[in-house]
Amino acid sequence: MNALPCLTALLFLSLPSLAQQHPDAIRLNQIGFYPDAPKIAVVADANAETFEVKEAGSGKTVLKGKLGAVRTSQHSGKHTRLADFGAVRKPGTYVVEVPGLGKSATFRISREVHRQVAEASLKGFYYQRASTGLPEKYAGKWAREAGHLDDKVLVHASAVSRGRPENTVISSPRGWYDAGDYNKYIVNSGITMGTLLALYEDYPLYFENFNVNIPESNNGVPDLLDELAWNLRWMLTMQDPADGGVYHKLTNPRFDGMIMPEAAKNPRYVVQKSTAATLDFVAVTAQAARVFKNFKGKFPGLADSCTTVAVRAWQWAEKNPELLYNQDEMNKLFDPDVATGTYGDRSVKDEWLWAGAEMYILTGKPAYIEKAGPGLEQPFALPTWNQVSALGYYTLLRPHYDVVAEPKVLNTIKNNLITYADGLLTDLEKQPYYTVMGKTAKDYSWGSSSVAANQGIALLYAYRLTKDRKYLDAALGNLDYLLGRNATGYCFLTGFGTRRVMHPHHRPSIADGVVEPIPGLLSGGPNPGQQDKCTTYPNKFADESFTDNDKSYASNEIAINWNAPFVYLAAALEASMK
Ligand code: 9MR
Ligand code: 9MR
Repeated sequence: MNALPCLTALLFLSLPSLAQQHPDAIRLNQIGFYPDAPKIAVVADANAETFEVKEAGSGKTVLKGKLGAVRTSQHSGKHTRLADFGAVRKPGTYVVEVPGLGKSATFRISREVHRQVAEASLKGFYYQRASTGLPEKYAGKWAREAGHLDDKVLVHASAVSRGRPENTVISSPRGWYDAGDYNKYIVNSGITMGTLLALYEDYPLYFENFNVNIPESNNGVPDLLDELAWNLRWMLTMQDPADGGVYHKLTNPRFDGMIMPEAAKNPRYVVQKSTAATLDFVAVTAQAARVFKNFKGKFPGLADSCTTVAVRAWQWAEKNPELLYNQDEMNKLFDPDVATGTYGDRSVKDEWLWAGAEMYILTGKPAYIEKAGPGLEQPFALPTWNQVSALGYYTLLRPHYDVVAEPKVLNTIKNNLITYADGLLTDLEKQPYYTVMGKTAKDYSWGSSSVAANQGIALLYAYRLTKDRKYLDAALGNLDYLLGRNATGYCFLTGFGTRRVMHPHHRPSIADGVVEPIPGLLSGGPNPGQQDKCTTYPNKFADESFTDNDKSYASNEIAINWNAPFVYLAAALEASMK
């Protein structure tokens, strides 16, 4: 018999508690906590009993406590216990120590504790810019050459129109790379822009003093809007001048290899127009027209052209109310075949709702919102790239100067949102990580980090509507989730945390020769689908199906539609916790 088991048993007996040294078992927000907010660490060990909070420098104990009752994960059956140290309020740097297990990550208690993650996650969009070099002055050690100039893009056979026969060369520069790949997709740009424009509209004052060191910083426009203008200008080029319809995407036929942008030389195409892309374009340009009209001096003509193109795109959609993007069908009819991200949607009801809501608030014309029909009365659904009705609801709920939605409709939307938020809070007390994120396995879809962030945003709207602190605390709990209080123990924002993501599926991070990945990018997070078939997942449990492997595009890619709600959540919490 092997001697090792006996030795382990011996070691075990000699310890004061049954817990074994295992600091990774103490999981908390690895960045920190606001002085007057809840503070929770989760101990993934049923045998631990007590905890202490110590000052990181002096080692002085500031709080001793007993861990809460044992909880069991509905996903893995594993046990956890909570350390509640909300009583520690004094700004400083601390660790949580569990006798026998060890010390947690070092964290701060301070005001503005999430300012840096909010800034970095917005800066993440700068690093995603296509068609431009990133000088060291702004990009530091992640400086790179320009790639994908996109000034000579081909019209794909699926996208021909009057004046633009197959292989017509058009210019469609700028925009953000979608994700770990280098293509640009209107549908995913849509939800991303909508989320970030909403952030600006909800917290405009906060962005008056939010500088993230981009080339446009200090031009008299909030950096958030400067960054959005980079992608907006690209989106405007995606409208077919012949008829107002919008190309679904600008893409290579196949994904580029794991190379830097400047090394990519494959031809790029705009492909088939679709109703989803066109309506998302309507919504974004209508919202942008509203926002940018206050910056006419810096963006001459931009707001007006946004209104014009929104109206034209809407008219195209009225003529093509349900032209879905089906890549397989398209490939049967046209060459070259396209194998990149599909963002294909089976229903555009929610896109009609979002676009209608934005056009209504922009113009005051009820005909736009009437298109949404009974959709306005539907239960609240969390936003994702193929379900955008919530963005319309958020816009209708927001106070605007000129236009007010009908009180009855507003009440229904408000009640539906609060019902949804209350649903999130149900049984929160019993959750293994004490977060609304992860109550059901379906939260752990591809890009689950964005589910956590979007739940947080919905909770913040509920908080703003009711002023009930429980929603704010739960939103903060989801930020804690993303920054480390989760079953993987990872902080999912690159560049941050003690247990950090080092190998995201992100071409520049892989190819640039710099050890650290590009900072401020949100990893997709646990996804038991494991569609990438990576062999390094720890197991199949929903809440642990994550691997920090750059081949794991199903759990460890980054994407603009995941970063956007993270920026929203972190910045909105900063603005709310002042
Ligand atoms: O890099 C691609 C990533 O952006 C996508 O999310 C993913 C799924 O569509 O596909 C990745 O590309 C892989 C391709 O699908 C299969 N061959 C390997 C590619 C790189 O990992
Ligand atoms: O985020 C998308 C996810 O919901 C889908 O399940 C998945 C497979 O179709 O694609 C994801 O989007 C990817 C896109 O197709 C290509 N760029 C990378 C995106 C993030 O992985």
